[in-house]
Amino acid sequence: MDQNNQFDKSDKSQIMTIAQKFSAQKQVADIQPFGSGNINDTFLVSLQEESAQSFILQRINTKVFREPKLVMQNMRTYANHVRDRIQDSPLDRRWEIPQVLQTDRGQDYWQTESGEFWRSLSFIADSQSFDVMESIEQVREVGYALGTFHHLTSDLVPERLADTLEGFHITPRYFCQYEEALARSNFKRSPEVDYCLKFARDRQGLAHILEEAKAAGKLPLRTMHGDPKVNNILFDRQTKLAVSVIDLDTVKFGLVHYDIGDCLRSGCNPAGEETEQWQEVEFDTELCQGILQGYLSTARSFLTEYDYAYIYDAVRVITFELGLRFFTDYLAGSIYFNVKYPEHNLLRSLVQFRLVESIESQQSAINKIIKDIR
Ligand code: ADP
Ligand code: GN1
Ligand code: MG
Repeated sequence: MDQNNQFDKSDKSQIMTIAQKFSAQKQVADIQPFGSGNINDTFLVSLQEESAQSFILQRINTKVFREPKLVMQNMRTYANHVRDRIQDSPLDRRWEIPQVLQTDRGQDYWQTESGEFWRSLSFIADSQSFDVMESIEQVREVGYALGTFHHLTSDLVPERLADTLEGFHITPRYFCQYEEALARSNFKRSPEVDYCLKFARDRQGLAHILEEAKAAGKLPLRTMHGDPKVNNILFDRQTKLAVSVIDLDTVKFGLVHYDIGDCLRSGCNPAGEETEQWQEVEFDTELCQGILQGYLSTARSFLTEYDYAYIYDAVRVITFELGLRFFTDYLAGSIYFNVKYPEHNLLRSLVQFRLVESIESQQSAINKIIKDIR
């Protein structure tokens, strides 16, 4: 599979051989690219035995995660902690943690001779994820899932989690990286590029809001997921309830505001982050209310006055940050996010920047929702 997600026959047979190592002696029947993640390469592995549950196989993107063994260590720490916590005080509904599968040699990853790093996870049975939210019921579940994640990890000792991606969600650092990429790039001018250049210049001050609140001690550090966009939450196909938060590569100690912001940014954009109609992108405040209702149903107990005060900023800062990250990657030649065509990251940045504008134009409505919901 190359950067453009092409998947040829020789790739397939090599990947099937790797899948076989995680299959507990059962015969692998097929593998198919799966999901729509932007970082790792994900496959669904089916087995010949009909009753056997398919599983997930992933090639970790080692250009992003330089120390994938630390990622696996964090996943174990997280899974053991949450398992114990649920055993002590069970939730009143289905909640699943993806299990790391072992190879036939008892390891929780497989490294190829060329250095590729592969891991397997149990497939959460009868589940599915959505790139775009379809209803208020669904967004409430997304909020519930993030709140449950924060609740179940609220007593995880910070020293036990490694930082797997240095600088992740430190918005001012992304701004510096953007300026460096801009200085080095031979980009072509176009109305879209000019819009992004102006947007980044005009909003530079935004990058510092959350980090300054952190430095001033207004926002405490807690366990954060790092990447709770809506397609990293799995829903039960029958009950339609959220059952798991996946994509645990970036779990670390930080500001839950980046999580709340990311969940809102991805959940309240009905056009989706891959839309080509970027000018029509809108932030939907009804969906915002739904997510926050779901979130507060499990997270209310640990939120402070300042936490509430920074929710509005959180959503526009993280949206700006992501737009900047996509635009930087476009300028740098798409070396971070998986892309399907050269302008892909440019389009993605336009979508996020337009979403920031829509958030800003609805500031009072969003703040009213936050005030009323407390
Ligand atoms: P990426 O870091 O590239 O986003 P993810 O870990 O999010 O990779 O996986 C990509 C997609 O694969 C997810 O959005 C989800 O649809 C699916 N997926 C990943 N892990 C599981 C799992 N354990 N059970 C079911 N589906 C999964
Ligand atoms: C990436 O891995 P995935 O697709 O769930 C990225 C997030 C972005 C997201 C935007 C480790 O998430 O930070 O918000 O793309 N993950 C990493 O779609 O950089
Ligand atoms: Mg993902």
